[in-house]
Amino acid sequence: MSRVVYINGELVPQEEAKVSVYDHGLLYGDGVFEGIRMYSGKIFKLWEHIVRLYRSAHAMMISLPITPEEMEQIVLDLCRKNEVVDGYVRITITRGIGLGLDPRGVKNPTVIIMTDKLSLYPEEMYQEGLSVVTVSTRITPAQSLEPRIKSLGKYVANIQAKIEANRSGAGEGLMLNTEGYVAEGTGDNVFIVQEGALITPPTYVGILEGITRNTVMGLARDMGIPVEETLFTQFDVYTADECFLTGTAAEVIPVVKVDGRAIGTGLPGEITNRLIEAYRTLTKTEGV
Ligand code: PXG
Repeated sequence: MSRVVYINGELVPQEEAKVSVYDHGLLYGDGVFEGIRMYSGKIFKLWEHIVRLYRSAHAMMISLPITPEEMEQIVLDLCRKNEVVDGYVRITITRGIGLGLDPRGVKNPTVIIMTDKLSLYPEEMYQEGLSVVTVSTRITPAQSLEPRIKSLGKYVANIQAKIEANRSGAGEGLMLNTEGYVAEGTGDNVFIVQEGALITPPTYVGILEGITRNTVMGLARDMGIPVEETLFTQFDVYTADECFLTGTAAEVIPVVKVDGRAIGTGLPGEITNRLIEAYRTLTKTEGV
């Protein structure tokens, strides 16, 4: 079955879905995006993703031609039309068409929504855990690029970091901020467990405020597990009892080795496994 892609109000067959070579998203990475999941025919945390998207666009002074409510309906309609049951929805917004850096002449944002299958980590990685390496590429400082904006341009650094992780055969790369504090993975947030408490870097370290991160913090609190947002370093990761990553694509995935050091027992931890299960239950029960 051929899928359709939404581009600026039109539904176009996937093979014919094209944007201009003058698009600011292509020329300068001048745009924002969201990656969203659908589980068993329901879109998970759609409204939260739309809110983040509109905040990102607003902060970049990109004003969208449709309301958040209309966006929600368009996404739902597209998923039904493409008969997505379990998959991925990608919303990309660029500033629009115009050559030259100055955004003043660029008036009409490009709105693209597409659905696809998702290539996830294989199930055995959830059973056995990931090996992760710290990469040399640091996250872009907040003074240069507001990390809470999920901008296209931000991802050049993350792709460099992913190349480093791939080259050393790791499942994911751990990125530090310019001060050396642990920040996030290339496409996920990071948590450690110490003495029964969950610890994750605060957003001011310069990370994306992940929707999965927020969901997992809520699940942990519901389970009576203390949650702290505190700065920590590689040493704290190496000596943690457990470690895991969270993200829309990765969900909750255990990390069992970092830079060659076994984390805890070297197997996925007990709290990690409970959170994986709780998160999976939520994805099966919640959604629109
Ligand atoms: N940090 C970074 C740098 C990310 O890119 C997360 C944390 C986790 O955020 P969420 O809200 O997903 O829990 C991300 C998420 C894609 C894609 O298309 C990227 C992400 C999520 C979904 C799809 O590459 N990044």
